[in-house]
Amino acid sequence: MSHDLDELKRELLNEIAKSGTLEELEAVRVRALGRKGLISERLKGLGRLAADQRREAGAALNRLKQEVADAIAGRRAELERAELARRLESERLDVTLPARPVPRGRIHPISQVLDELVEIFADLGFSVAEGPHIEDDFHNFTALNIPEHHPARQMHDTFYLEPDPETGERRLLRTHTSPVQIRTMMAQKPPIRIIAPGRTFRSDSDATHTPMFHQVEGLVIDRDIHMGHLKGCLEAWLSAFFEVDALEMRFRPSYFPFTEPSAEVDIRCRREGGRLVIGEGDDWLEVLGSGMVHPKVLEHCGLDPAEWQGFAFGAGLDRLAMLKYGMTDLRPFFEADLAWLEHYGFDPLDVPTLAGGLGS
Ligand code: 2NM
Repeated sequence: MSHDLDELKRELLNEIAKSGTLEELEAVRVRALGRKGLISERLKGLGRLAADQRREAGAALNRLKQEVADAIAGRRAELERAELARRLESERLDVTLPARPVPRGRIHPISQVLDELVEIFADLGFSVAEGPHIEDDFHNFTALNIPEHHPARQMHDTFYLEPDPETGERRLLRTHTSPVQIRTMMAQKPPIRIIAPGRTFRSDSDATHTPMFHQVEGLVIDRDIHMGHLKGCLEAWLSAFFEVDALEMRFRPSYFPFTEPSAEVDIRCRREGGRLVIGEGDDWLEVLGSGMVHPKVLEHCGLDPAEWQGFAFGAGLDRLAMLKYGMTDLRPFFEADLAWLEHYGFDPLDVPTLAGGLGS
């Protein structure tokens, strides 16, 4: 190999070794092996040599070309490995870390309590039933044994819609979720085990009443159902909900048109300064109304009271939320105040479960 080629080889291999980036290395490749590169030009010049010189010089040039190409490939692999190592270091990601939730958005206490109730009652074999907010007189009143001119109709402060111009019928915003129970009894054969949570409407407004509020009602219809079943069901529900073992309850005789007998249910509590402690103490807290479904209600729904009996109960969902989570004013529930929701709301990923804790 000529002195000239030795010199060129040293120079090129040195440049290749010194290339710090793939771009620099590519520039060296073009200068050496590109169409007009140093080696390519020399290969083209071979034609001017005599035949015996040409063979030897050609072989030397091709060896040089190969060595330079190999050196470039080797250096490229090194640079690519270094680049990958740099990215792996800077873009490090520990896939074993727990997922970090986006810390925005809270679950409203009403939704939280609703989720808790659905979880509790699902465990007792209940499904969730829903119905329209706009109801008719029959489903909201008549079927529930609340006849025309009955004082309970005034008690409910009903929101009526404009009368239908053709029939004169006035539809209304349901004043309780009981029409859902009526629709369920009319649509499906017993046994029935449902809860009906949802929005209800009454024309009433102060610190403890809003024109729109939430109820949860429950209904069980089967053969030979009696007050003992009601008691056991309420005990299981309230103990789970307030997270107190064997919560003490008190049944007070009461009156509802749609149940007979009827009872209001209190649970034991204690007031400590402004704080309410549930499950112990010398005081009682009213939490719900209940009773055995009135035979007339069963008849309105096409059920024979001699064959089918049942119990029902109803409670204010908003009030349950206030009692469990220590809120004193109902009105902020419906003001969409983000600061309030941030304080009283729940983590979207803390889904209430019986096993994992309901209100954790
Ligand atoms: C309550 C209290 C007692 C009730 C009754 C019915 C039906 F449709 F089965 F007759 N639904 N809900 C009921 C009974 C509701 O709320 C305080």
